[in-house]
Amino acid sequence: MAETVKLLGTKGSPFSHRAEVALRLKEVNFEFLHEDLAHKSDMLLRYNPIHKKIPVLVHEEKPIVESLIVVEYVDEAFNGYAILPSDPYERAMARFWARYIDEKVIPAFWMSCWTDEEMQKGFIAQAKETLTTLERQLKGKKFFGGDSIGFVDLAAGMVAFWFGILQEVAGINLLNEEDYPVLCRWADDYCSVEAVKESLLDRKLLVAHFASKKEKIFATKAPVYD
Ligand SMILES: N[C@@H](CCC(=O)N[C@@H](CS)C(=O)NCC(=O)O)C(=O)O
Repeated sequence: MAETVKLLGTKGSPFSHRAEVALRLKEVNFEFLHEDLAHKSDMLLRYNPIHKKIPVLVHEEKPIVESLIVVEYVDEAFNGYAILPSDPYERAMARFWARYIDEKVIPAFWMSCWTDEEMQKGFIAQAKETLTTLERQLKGKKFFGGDSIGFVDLAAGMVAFWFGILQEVAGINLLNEEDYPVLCRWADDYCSVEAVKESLLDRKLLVAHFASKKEKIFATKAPVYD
């Protein structure tokens, strides 16, 4: 009997995106259950009672939450495309960079978009520093994962697709070809990978989504992604 795999997520979420791309790379048949985050489903609250966030992967009725953990689970539970490297040291390095992206790169960029004055200056300085670190890390490679996308590329999907949209809506210009040519080239290559393309929402829809939430996000002044 076929395994049942469900993904609770939204097409606009960079965290859902990680899980979806992992499933697509592995060619797993799955059902995408779209969550309305303004009215969370009973299923989401039941399967992720602690954080109440998407994505949630449900494999044979067992829930797995937190996008990077979901990606690691998908890599281990299904055959096919290797998302993490097999070498233990390389695996540890991939986890290091994925964590760096979650803990440093994304919050600094997000806060640069949604703050102003002195506070924004501080976040912009941090964001530039983290983007420079990523630029250096990527130099000489096609993807963070080498010749094909891997764990760190999935972790950085938000940098590749969402950062351009966020900075457009916020009216700032942090990630650009002049300052980060390697990252920008990588972003184009990443977004051209079939499994990635299939899981990306139309850019215009996302611009409209963040534009409609701009005031609310700005008022939040915290790295809470909605
Ligand atoms: N650390 C989490 C972050 C997930 C996350 O922030 N999801 C957002 C959507 S992009 C969400 O569910 N927000 C709803 C809420 O915070 O109530 C992960 O990597 O899965």
